[in-house]
Amino acid sequence: MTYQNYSLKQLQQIDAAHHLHPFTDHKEMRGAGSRIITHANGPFIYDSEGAEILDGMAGLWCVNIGYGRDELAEAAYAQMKELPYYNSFFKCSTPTPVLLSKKLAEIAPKHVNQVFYGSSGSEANDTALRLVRHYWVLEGKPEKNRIISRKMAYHGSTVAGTSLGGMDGMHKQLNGAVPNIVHVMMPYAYELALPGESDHDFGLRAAGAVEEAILEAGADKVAAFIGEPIMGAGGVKIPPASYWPEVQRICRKYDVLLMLDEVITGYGRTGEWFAAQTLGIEPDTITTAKALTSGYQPLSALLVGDRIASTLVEKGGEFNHGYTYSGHPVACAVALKNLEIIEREGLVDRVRNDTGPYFAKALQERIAGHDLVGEVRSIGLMGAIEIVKDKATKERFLPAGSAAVTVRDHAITNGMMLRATGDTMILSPPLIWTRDTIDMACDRISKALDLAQADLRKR
Ligand code: PXG
Repeated sequence: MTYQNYSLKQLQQIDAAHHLHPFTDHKEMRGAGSRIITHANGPFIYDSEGAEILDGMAGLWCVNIGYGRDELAEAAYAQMKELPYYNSFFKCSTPTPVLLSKKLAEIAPKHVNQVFYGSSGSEANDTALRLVRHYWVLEGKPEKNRIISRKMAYHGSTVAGTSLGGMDGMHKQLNGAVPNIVHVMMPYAYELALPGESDHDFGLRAAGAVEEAILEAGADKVAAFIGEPIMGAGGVKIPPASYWPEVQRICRKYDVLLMLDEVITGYGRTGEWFAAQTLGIEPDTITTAKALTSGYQPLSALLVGDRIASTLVEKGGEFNHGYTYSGHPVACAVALKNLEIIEREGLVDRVRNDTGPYFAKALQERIAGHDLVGEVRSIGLMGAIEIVKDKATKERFLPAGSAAVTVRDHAITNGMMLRATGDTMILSPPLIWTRDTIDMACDRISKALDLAQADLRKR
């Protein structure tokens, strides 16, 4: 690899001179220098200094089968030699997206049988927004175009993704969102439940906010509700069990479509292929990306339920939408091989029956008791650790978010990659983690918490 002719310092200098990074304060990063990851294997990533780091985030919530899988490289190589690219416009198709669509229809909920491809979760949500609004136009209700989303939701970073999402910082920089999208409260009991309110009641109250928004606009103006089954980038916010069934009941009552954004939860993370199955709900669209290829290729798949698909096909004529790389043959070949590996190795069942429950127990028994930890929570292999100054009162350290960054920095130095969002530490490891890997992660996280506590006490 040509990068090996460059020193770390040189790479950092070139990075600082030419490379604009996502979600980055460039002045700050360029001062400190970027961390350059050079290779990876199994559950570990390695930086240019040779440090081995256990990757608690599966890249960015995506490398579900772990790193270094020759089979995926071989699938890409074979497909590139045979047919590196052809489009799926103008009545053309190529074999791999055809076969991938069949596979996705098999593993998706029963009423979901059609697929529209893009290259990223953001693109897939753009497609979903267009499709849902187009659906109501085709049904003769063009005024039914409002979308209800939630505060702190993350649905991507394009104009549509940002508009659908509920991140204030992103909206401010957008300075003009896609119209007719409103945001209601998120189902985050740890901070938003009232004193004495049960989880069950809180879940119903949070779902009730969706009904209020529908009534405020008038049901004949509301196209859909969109949500991540478990909010990811917003801090692994796991709603109470009462929340999703109630949201679905409300959507059905007012004939509002249900859009589920499974970019993070799709392909095994919660112990089923899709969180829709874990939660027992029947969305009209399911946005997926990331682990569809375990991140080895950029690919997204919007899974479309029969209700929308049949209107689109029967009444739609031409849908004026699509991307050059919709159904990219190489990306789809890699996805097929990735799904084959997940199935062959039984990774979804393993999360549901073994590592998921073990992970939950390990977080409870080994992390929750720490003085800095206000709450731990998890579902499948997706977890969060709330960092607090005072366990009893849930008081946070100031400035907001700084304590979690202190924990994260100690974790990385001690060989554990975690993500900090606000004052929440996040874990979303590859599904190949075993009980031993979970134990190793808990050792390293405990150590990082101790070191962070020593630092924070000095403040
Ligand atoms: N929906 C959800 C639920 C996501 O988590 C997207 C859409 C957008 O996907 P693309 O492929 O366009 O990035 C995402 C992406 C973080 C982080 O900091 C999370 C994501 C992306 C970047 C950073 O946790 N999720």
